Amino acid sequence: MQIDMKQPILEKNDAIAAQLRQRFADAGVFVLDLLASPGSGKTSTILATIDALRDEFNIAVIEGDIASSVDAEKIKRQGTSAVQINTGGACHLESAMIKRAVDVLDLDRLDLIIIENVGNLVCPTDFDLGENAKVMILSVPEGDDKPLKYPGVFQVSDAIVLNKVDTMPVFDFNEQAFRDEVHRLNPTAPIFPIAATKGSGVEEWASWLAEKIRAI
Ligand SMILES: Nc1nc2c(ncn2[C@@H]2O[C@H](COP(=O)(O)OP(=O)(O)OP(=O)(O)O)[C@@H](O)[C@H]2O)c(=O)[nH]1
Ligand SMILES: [Mg+2]
Repeated sequence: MQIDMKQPILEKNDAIAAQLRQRFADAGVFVLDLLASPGSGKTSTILATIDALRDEFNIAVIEGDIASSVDAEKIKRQGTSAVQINTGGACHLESAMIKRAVDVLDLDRLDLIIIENVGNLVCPTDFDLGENAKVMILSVPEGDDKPLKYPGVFQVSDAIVLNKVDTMPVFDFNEQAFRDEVHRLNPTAPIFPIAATKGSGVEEWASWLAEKIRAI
């Protein structure tokens, strides 16, 4: 006998995600789910994105981590509302966790919610959080071969941020090989090379996101 545990978990997740998507649509808020490895620069990219967009949009952040509130504290220090979810070991966020975080946010006054998913290139790809877009970040030190090893996350992403491009001279990163493989997996996703902590490339990435937010 074979027992499929994954399907019922995903069905339950998807049902709550559908309710969330309706709530987000009713409130006119755009929700971005950010996927990436630990340390690739998710929080740094969020801080740079907020800097670029805060004059036009009201933004809140949902931080997903296995433990600690370090990232939420960083966001709050920048003057932006942040809710920390601790998964207690789980390698991804689920829609039920987002529902609890959303319940403490004032959706009607928000234009954008950025979700920093748990650092992982595998588990978060299967879980619908009711978002409008999934975007992944790959950082240069992780290597140009990651689309070959983790194709799923590149396939589900609406855009790909290539972070830490200031470290290109130190790492043997073949940007053309990376672009070719990403394009093969996901022909429509734009790639934004940025250095989140230096500010370079952030404007192009933020403009793409701003257009998506304005469109809803
Ligand atoms: N050189 C360089 N360092 C960066 C850049 N972006 C982030 N970093 C550094 O990379 C480290 C991790 O950055 P975070 O933004 O905390 O990464 P994260 O993905 O949020 O990390 P976790 O939440 O722990 O998974 C920090 O030391 C950052 O200063 C960049 O563009 N260039
Ligand atoms: Mg972080």
